[in-house]
Amino acid sequence: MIRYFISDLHLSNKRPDLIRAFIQMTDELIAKNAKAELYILGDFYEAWIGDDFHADWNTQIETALSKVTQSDISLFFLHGNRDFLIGKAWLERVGAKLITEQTTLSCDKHSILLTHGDEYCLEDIEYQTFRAMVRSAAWQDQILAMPLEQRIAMAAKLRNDSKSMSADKSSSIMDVTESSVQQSLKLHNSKTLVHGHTHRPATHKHKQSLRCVLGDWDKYIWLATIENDQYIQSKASVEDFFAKGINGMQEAHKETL
Ligand code: OKV
Ligand code: MN
Repeated sequence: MIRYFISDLHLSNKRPDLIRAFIQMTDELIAKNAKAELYILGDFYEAWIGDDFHADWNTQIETALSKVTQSDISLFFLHGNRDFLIGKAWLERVGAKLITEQTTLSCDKHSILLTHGDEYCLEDIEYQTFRAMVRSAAWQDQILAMPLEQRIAMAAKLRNDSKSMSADKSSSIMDVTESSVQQSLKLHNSKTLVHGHTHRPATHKHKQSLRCVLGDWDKYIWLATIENDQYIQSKASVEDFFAKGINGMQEAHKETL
């Protein structure tokens, strides 16, 4: 069985190219006709404002996901910091199973820890405070009770606040705190962590651990796989992906688990 991992696609009506690439990717995965699992590790959308949101651009995406789950591919979704409002209705519409942060996956003899990754960015204290607020059920209930238009405006305002704030934060503040990652791996008895969020695609090999960072979709399309103890992350420019598809992607990171 093959497992696929993606995160940080940031899909929205502003990037029809990425939506088209995503649909092409799911069509190709389905066409392979093999038993597989697809893990979306958060920030699939640029901002999800509630499952009662409907738009043509998103209907296409949900249709692509539904086709995936009607094939031999199981779909797992983990919340990111932009799509924490994805709820039961969306999951049911597309046929995805929700997995919580820091879920472990057993791959042969290995335990792999999966998460979005923002919970490890501990140096950005302001962000962690914001995160605790938006992840609280009370805050979310209050937001979801607002009319859609108001939620759209609020998401846009928060987005602007974030842009002006991150402009004067040093880049190391916005990366994970390695010691908290190590602590978390230990707690879950895992050697490998797969996460996104930081937009710093890489594999970090340490003495006793491996941290696989997924790429964000922007200039490049990224897709990571785990099969037979091999982790491989591949990438392609959006244009190359349209022309050559998954098989034409370049290997960017490869490690044995
Ligand atoms: C990250 C911070 C914004 C700090 C809002 C629905 C809702 C998503 C959102 C949009 C903005 C988070 C998710 C961001 C960090 C901020 C402001 C302050 C202190 C909604 C879905 F509820 F309003 F409808 N947002 N983003 N901040 O740009 O990632 O760190 S964000
Ligand atoms: Mn993120």
